[in-house]
Amino acid sequence: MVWISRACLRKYGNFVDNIRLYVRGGSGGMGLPRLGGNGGNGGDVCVVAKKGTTLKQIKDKHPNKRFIAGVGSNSCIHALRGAKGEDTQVFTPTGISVTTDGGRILGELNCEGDRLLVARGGHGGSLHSGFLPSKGQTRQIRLDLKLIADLGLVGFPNAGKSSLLTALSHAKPKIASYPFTTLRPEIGKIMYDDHKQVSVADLPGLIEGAHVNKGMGHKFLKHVERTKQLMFVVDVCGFQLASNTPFRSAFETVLLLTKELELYKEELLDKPAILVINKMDLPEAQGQLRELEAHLENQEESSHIFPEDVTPKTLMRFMHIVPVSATTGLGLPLLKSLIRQSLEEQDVIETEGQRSEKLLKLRREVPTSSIPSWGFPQPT
Ligand SMILES: Nc1nc2c(ncn2[C@@H]2O[C@H](COP(=O)(O)OP(=O)(O)OP(=O)(O)O)[C@@H](O)[C@H]2O)c(=O)[nH]1
Ligand SMILES: [Mg+2]
Repeated sequence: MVWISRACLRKYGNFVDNIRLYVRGGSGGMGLPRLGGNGGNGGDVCVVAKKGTTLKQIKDKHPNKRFIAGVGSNSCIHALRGAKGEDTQVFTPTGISVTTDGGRILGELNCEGDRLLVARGGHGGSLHSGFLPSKGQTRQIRLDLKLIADLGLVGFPNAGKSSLLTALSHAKPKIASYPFTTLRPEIGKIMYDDHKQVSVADLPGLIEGAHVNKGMGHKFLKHVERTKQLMFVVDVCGFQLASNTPFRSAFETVLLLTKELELYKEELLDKPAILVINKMDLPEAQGQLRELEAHLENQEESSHIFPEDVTPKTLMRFMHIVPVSATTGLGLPLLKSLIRQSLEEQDVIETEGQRSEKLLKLRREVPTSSIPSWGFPQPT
């Protein structure tokens, strides 16, 4: 056990999913009162999303984590209008939310090339300011990485999440028979014959009590906040973390996972979800599956049998329940097509929702007086 936790620390130390930076816009340049010259404005500090960058690179390249933009030039006889100070750009991966130290959200960088101004440069000295320049904006900001994927894998350690991702995609996450093999979120891509791709985020296993920071805590759950759908992965034969912790059946693990999500952020339970029952190749799997299915059919009643500390307030409604074996490949083609089907269905619902929202907005924006009496039917 000691060995595992040391290994965890070593590996986890490599992954950075948030970072705090000091950013300061450049000061403006001095104006020239004698000739009415304006000093140049100070440069700005911007955060820019760029492919292939990581927060770790920022940490390694800028150990003091300070980003200060250039100072504006002073106005002088040869150049009455001083030049603007040089802008500073902080390159980050996509999927970053930027907040101030006080928790105010400054913006999000979701697509390559997205840019956010985080510290404005000061104004150059001008007639307005008595030719005195102003200082640039100073801030402590926090960059928080939340992976963007179509599907987020949620499960207890050892359920076979990484094995499943390997079997479904070209990803090569680490797989092993001890818990907490996956120590940092990883993205894999499921490829379809027509070149359609679905991205899947493999996350470290959750354990009960994650909300009180047990195991790796809720730290990684933020990564499923932005995935479109969830995929619960459970071991059909249940799970036991250690000999001194209770054994949990497959149904209990479903309840406990739901509870952990609920305690982290209730809205996560509104996401469409698929339940994957893994390890169907094990000899006792069929019997266990029948038991699990019986419970899932009557989730409400079944959940009352279990103690309160296991049961969530709201139960998860799964769109599909798919028994599979990541080892033998059983059920994987079906799972692959159900994943695609449910994502496409969600897209249709969302597009229709957006369209009717736009129409409603347009209707509100067009004043009733501008609608000709012979035109649209008048509201009654
Ligand atoms: N028999 C059987 N074993 C499986 C199956 N899928 C995974 N395993 C085994 O279960 C163990 C855990 O697999 P992982 O894929 O590392 O599990 P995980 O859910 O990613 O675990 P963590 O990263 O620790 O959360 C490994 O020994 C796998 O070989 C399966 O379908 N059948
Ligand atoms: Mg794993």
